[in-house]
Amino acid sequence: MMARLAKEIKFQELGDERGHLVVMEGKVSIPFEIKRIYYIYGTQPEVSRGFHAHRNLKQVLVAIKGSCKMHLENGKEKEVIELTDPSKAILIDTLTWREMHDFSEDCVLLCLASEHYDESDYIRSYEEFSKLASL
Ligand code: T46
Repeated sequence: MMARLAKEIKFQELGDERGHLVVMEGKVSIPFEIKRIYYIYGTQPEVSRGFHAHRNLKQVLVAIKGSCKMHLENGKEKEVIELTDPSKAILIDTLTWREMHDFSEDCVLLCLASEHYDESDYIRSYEEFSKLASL
């Protein structure tokens, strides 16, 4: 994973002979206070999600099971990042367009959010995103 439009975060794997354990701590390995956690699962491989950007929200995303592809855009560049490793996350900044594609049947995508849910923070129009991103 070599991300340009997102910051990569590699978590320490605290595994032993009993299995693996990964810790995510707000303001330690996660660069903000975690205000909300949600996870996405059961998305069929032919289904795509996302298609928006956020005004103020920052998020850390990690496929804790299975895989999916994140299409990111910042108004100038585009990038596809495949999330495949439960010990590697990406930090998506504000004003980054995201689409999620090619979910594996078993994918569980964990999302740690810097803010509570607020529909007015979503930019769901690609045209509006392009205008804001080019300011
Ligand atoms: C994002 C990507 C990675 C809530 O009521 N509360 C919540 O915290 C969230 C995240 C969603 N919802 C409702 C809103 C919709 O009625 O759950 C429904 C599905 O959400 P949405 O269509 O926004 O799901 P995705 O997968 O397109 O996007 C989600 C996040 O919303 C978004 O912030 O960056 O995952």
